[in-house]
Amino acid sequence: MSFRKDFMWGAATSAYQIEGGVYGTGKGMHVWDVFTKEPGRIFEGHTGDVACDHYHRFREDVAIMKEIGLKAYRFSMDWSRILPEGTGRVNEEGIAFYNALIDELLKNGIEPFVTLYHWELPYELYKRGGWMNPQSAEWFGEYAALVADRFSDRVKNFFTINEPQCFVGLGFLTGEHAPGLKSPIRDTFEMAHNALRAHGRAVQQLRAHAHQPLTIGFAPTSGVCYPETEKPEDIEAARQMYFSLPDPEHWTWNVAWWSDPVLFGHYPEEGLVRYEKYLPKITDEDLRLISEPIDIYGQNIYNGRCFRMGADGKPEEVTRYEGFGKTAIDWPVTPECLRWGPKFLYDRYRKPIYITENGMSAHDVVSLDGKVHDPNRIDFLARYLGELKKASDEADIRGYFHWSLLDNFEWNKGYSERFGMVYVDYRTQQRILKDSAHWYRDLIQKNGAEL
Ligand code: GCO
Repeated sequence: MSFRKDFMWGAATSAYQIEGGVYGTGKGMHVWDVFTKEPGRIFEGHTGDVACDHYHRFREDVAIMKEIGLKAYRFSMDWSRILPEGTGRVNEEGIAFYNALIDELLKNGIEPFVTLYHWELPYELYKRGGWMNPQSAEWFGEYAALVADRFSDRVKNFFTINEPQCFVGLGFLTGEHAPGLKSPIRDTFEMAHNALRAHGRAVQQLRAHAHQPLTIGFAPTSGVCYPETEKPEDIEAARQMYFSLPDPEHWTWNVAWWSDPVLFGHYPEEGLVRYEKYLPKITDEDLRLISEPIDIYGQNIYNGRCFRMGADGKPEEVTRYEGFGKTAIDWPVTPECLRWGPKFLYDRYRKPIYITENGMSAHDVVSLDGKVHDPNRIDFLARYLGELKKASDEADIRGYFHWSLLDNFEWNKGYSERFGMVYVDYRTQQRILKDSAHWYRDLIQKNGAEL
C-alpha cells in the first residue's frame, strides 16, 4: 500500500476566496462581488474585497507553499478579472497578475493546476441571463481559449468548472450563495445543462489553443456513500446509493447527473424518467459537446454517509451514534469517504483521479506561544489520508489538494470558518503556518509512508 512516486501533494484555493484586489485593478464585477454587498446575506457583512490580499502578496504565499514542500497548487482564475465584461475586452492587468503568479510557482518548482470557474460569473453575463442563456457555452469557450492562448505555454493542467452542484444548487435553488435566487427547478436543470455544455466547449477551446498537450478535467463535489463493512452486499449498497438521484427539490446533490454525461455521453436513465417534467430540450449534439473527452477526473470530497444492505435487499443508512465526531462547520468526520469515493468513481468512470479538495474547518487561534496548534486537523488528515492510501491500491489516484492553503473567505459564512493550513490574521494579513502545515511538510517528504 503506497502512493505513486510522482504523487502530486498539493493545496487548493479559489480566486474570490483569497485574492482581494477587487477595486482599482481593472477587474469587472462578478456575482459574488455584488451579492456580498447585499445586507444580511453574508456572516457579519463580510466581503471578499480584501480577503487574504493574495493579489498583492502572492510572492509571500508561494514562498509559504515552497516551505511546506507543495508539489502542486490548485487555484482558480477570476473570469471577470481577465474579461471584465465576460467576453470581448481583455484586462491586461489581470493577465499580468496570473502570469506573475504562474512564473513564481514554476520558479519554485510548484506545478500549477488552474481551475477556470470557481463561481465568479461575470455580472455583465449574469445580466444577459448567465447560465440560463444557451450562449453561455460560447462565452465560457471564449474565456477558455484566451486562458489557453496566454497561459498554456507554462500551465499544463486545467479543471473547467468547480462544483456545479453548489453553484447551481446553492446559487439558484436555496439562494444561500450568489446570486441568491430561488429559481424554479426547471430553470436549474436548464442552467446545469448549459454549464455542462460550457464545460465541453471549454475543453475543446483549451485544446484548440494549447501550446502543449494539456491534461484537462473538471472538479465536481459529492457526499460519498461508504459501506459499513467490507461485505460485498454492503459495498453494493453504498455504491448504489452513491450514484442514486435525490428528489427534485434537492436534485443537484448527486454524482451521476453531472458526471455520467461528461464521461458517458448520456444522462442517467433513472433521472430522465424521474426529472422528466423539469428537463430542457437535450439534443445529441449537446451530449457530444458535453462528453468531449477529458484526461482526468477531479473530485472534491469532505464527508459521507454510511450504508449497509438491509434484510429486504435494499440499502439502508447506518445512523451516526450520538456524539459522532464533527468539524467546526458541523460536518461529520468520516475518513472512509476518501477510500470509497475514489474507488467507486474509478470503477465507474475509469479516469485517473485527483482529490481536488478535502480538509476541515476548525476554531483555530493563535496561542500564547505565538503558534497555531491544530491537533484536530492533523488527526483529521492522518485518518483521511490513511484511507486515501488504501484507495491507491484499488484506483488510479494521482494527487491530493488540501483545502485550503490559507484561511479564507468561506462564502456566506465569511471569515468565521478557518479551513487553512496557514492561519491568516485578517487585521494585519500576517500568515502563520499551523502545526498541520509542518505535519504536511513531513508527510510530503516521506510520500505518506507513515500513514
Ligand atoms: C468549493 C468549495 C470551497 C469551500 C470549501 C469549504 O466549491 O470548491 O465550496 O470553495 O471553501 O469546500 O466549504
